[in-house]
Amino acid sequence: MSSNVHREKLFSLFEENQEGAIYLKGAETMYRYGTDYEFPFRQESNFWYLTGVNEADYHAVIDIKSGEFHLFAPKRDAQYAVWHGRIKPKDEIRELYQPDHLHDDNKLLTVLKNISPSVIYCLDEEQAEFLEALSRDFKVDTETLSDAITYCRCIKTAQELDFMREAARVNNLAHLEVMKSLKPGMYEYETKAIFDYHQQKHGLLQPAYTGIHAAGVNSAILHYTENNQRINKGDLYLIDAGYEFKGYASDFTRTYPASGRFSGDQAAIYQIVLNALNKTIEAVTPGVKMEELHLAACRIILHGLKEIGLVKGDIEEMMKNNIFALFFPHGLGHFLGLDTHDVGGYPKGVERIDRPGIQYLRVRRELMPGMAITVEPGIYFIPALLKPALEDPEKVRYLNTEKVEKLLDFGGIRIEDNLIITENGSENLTNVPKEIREIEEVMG
Ligand SMILES: [Mn+2]
Repeated sequence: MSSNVHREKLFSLFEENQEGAIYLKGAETMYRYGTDYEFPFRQESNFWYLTGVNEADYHAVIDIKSGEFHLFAPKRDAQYAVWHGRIKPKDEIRELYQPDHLHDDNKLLTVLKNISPSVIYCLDEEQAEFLEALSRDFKVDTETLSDAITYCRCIKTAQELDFMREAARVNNLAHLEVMKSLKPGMYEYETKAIFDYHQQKHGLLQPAYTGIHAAGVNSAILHYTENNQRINKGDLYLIDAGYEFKGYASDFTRTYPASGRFSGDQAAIYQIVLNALNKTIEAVTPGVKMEELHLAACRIILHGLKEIGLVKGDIEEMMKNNIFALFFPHGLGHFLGLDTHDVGGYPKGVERIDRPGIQYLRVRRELMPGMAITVEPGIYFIPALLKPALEDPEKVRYLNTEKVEKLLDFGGIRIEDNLIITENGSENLTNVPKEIREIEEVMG
């Protein structure tokens, strides 16, 4: 990763000749509770972004005025080599990460005292306390740095976009393999195994998040992760999964009929979600606000539900009464990058919209070239939302009670693509089949 480019980008936000130092703490190895079971290592995203170091127990200091990058490597003893393999020689670390100065991590205080910064910028209170414990003379700022890095991470460089394209390329393959092998009678974990196999076969070892492999009513559980039920004939099967390439996430969702053919209700509702996705993608272009896209998708969903007789009444009145959120209770999409729900969705001063559904939207800002987003509309039959609505006179007048009750065990449908915003629209990284005809063709 060209972390030097990222550091340059960060420096450009500080004024020329500005004094101060940036302190960054890399991730430590994490263990399962009180045991020696090590979780797979995943670097903290900001540290990875600014240093390129993807191993445990490093620290970094960047002198803002000189631009010098000090890297602090953990001291490893012979025991470490016995259990974890060879200890990297200093020259190798220098070659890999190209710091201006490489130190042992016990030199942190000395180096900081040498730089003698007027202020040390760090990311959180814990780091601030650590620095203040090193020396009571240090003045620490926990606000500025996080805003600055977030600003940088929102707009991806060409190299970052290439990493995202690679994560998406493999994700396209893995999703297609799951789609081809899906059969009633399989268990959700079998589809997960197929998905994981095809990611790992291509060298992607780190899931970007806990994947959802959900059949039947489980497909209406937004963060379902048990993945242990049988997939039955007539079920919908929803897969929301992706892995990272060099830290950069891919996050696709598809919903298929387990038997390979959509039933009448399934096809009708699927087509509404697909329309919402396709029309949103057409509308994605620089200058558009994510909340506008979200509300436009809600209108498409209400139109569709009205057409098939699930809701009734004036669309604008239903919009005002948040009827969309009974079927589409989450946000339309989010930023994507080193984190699956990537940073920067809410610039300073922008608050969440206090309104059902859209309150969960993770991005509220204008889209710009170089941003990467997901678009993921859905329609769900969630008894915990619909049952109270059927009892609520303000809501039930817009609902076709009989039809809604009939579909309470329908499950849910979500379709999610990943987009890069370009100068005049977007580049879609997802090419897993999504049209009904295509899906039935592949599965048949
Ligand atoms: Mn997503």
